Amino acid sequence: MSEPVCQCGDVPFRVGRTWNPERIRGDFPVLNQTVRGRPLVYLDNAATSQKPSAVIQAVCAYYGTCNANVHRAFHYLAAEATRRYEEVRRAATTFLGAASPREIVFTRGTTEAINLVAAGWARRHLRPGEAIVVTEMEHHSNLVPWQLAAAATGARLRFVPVTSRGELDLEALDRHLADGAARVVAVTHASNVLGTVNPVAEIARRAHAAGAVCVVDGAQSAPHLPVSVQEIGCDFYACSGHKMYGPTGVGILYGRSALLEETDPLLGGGEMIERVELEYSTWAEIPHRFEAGTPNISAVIGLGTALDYLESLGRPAIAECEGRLTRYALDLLRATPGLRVFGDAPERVGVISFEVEGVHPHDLAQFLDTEGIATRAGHLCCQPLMRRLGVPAVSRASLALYNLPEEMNRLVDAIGRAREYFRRGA
Ligand code: 7TS
Repeated sequence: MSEPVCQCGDVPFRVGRTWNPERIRGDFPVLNQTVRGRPLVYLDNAATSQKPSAVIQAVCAYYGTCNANVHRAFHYLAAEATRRYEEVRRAATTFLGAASPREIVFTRGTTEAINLVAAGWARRHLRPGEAIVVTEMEHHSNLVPWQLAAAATGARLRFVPVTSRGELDLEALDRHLADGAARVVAVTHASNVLGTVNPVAEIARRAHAAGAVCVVDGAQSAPHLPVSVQEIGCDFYACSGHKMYGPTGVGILYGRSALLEETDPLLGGGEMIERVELEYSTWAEIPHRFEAGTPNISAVIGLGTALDYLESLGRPAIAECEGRLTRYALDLLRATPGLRVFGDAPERVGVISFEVEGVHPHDLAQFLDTEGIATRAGHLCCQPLMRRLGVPAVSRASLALYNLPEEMNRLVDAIGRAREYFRRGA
C-alpha cells in the first residue's frame, strides 16, 4: 500500500501511514455543509475545534448504555460509568506524559485549571513581597487568576515582555528571577494570538533554579504538539478538552503529585472528602479532592475518545502536517498586499493573527462569514498583548488537522475581495 500524500499548494508531502486528509475530514460531520451557499471553511479552531463522529458517538453511547453517577453507587451501571471515567484519567496520564493518574485532575477547562492552581496552591504559599512572574502574551485566563492571587496575598506581579518578533524576552525573565523573590512563573506554551511556541522546558528550568514553580497554559499546545509534562519539567499544565476535538465543559489539570498534595481544593462538597464532622472535614486523596460534586462524566468520556483519536493519527504527524499548512498559509498571507501578520517566531502553531489595511477586523470577519469562512476578530482575551502590538483588535485564522491548502487559498482570495469592497465603500 502506498503512503498517503498530503497536498500543500503544489507541494505534495508524506506525513505517515495514517494521514489521509479526505478521510480525516470525513470524520468531522460538521465540516460537510455549506454556509451562506459556500462549503464551510472553519478557521476558528483556537476558540474551539470541531468534533469527530467517534467523540459524538461516545457521548451518545454513554447516555444510551451506561449513564450513572461515578464513584458512589454499587450497581452495574455506576461501576461501568466509573470504569470508563477513570480509564480516561489513565489515557490523559499517557497523553500528557505524566507519572501517575493521581496527577490528573478533571476540571471544566483551562480557565478553571489555572484558577485552581492560583487559588489553591498560590494563595496558600505566597507571602507579601514575593513575586508572580507572568508574560505580556498571556490569555486573560493565565493573568486574571494571578492578579487575584496577588491581591489576596500581597505578592507582586512581574511581566516578561514580548519582543518585536513575538517571542518572550528571556533575559527579562532572568532579571525577574534574579532576586529570588519569584515563587511562580506562569507562561503559555503557545500563544493564542501570535502562535509562538515558547521554550517552556527552558523556562521551567530557570524557574526552578530560582526557587519558583512553573505553571504552563497548554490550551493552544495540547491539540497540536506532542506534549510531555515530564520532559517539559513543569509543575502544573492546563488544557481544554474542547480545543482538542473533545466536548466542551471538560479540561485537564496536570499537577506534580507533591504540589497537588499541598494544594487546597477550590470547591467543597460530595466525593472530595474523607471524613466530615459538623465542624470540619478531611479530604480525599488527590486527585479526587479537587473534583467535588458530580463531574461532567459524558464530556470526560468524550474527551477520552478525542485523545484516542489524536493518538491514532499520531501527534508527530499532526504537528508536521499542521506545520506545513501553517507555513503555506503564512507565505500566502505575507504575500497579500496591505496585510500584516503579527509575530514571526520560528517555533509556532497554526494560529495566525493579522491586520488588513483599511479594514476593521470585525468588518473583515463579517465579510469572510458571507463567504462561508469562519475566523475570529477582536482582542482575543489578550488585551495587554493588543496594547503591546498597538492595535485594539486583530483578525485571526487558526488551523486544525482537518484544514486544507485550498481553504487557505479561499481565505486569501476573500481577504483580497474584502479589501476591494471596503476601499470602494470608503
Ligand atoms: N489559555 C489560552 C492560551 C487560550 O487560548 C484559551 C482560550 C484559554 C486559556 C481559556 O480556555 P477555556 O477553554 O478555559 O476557555 N482561547 C480562546 C481563543 O483564543 N478564542 O476563544 C477562546
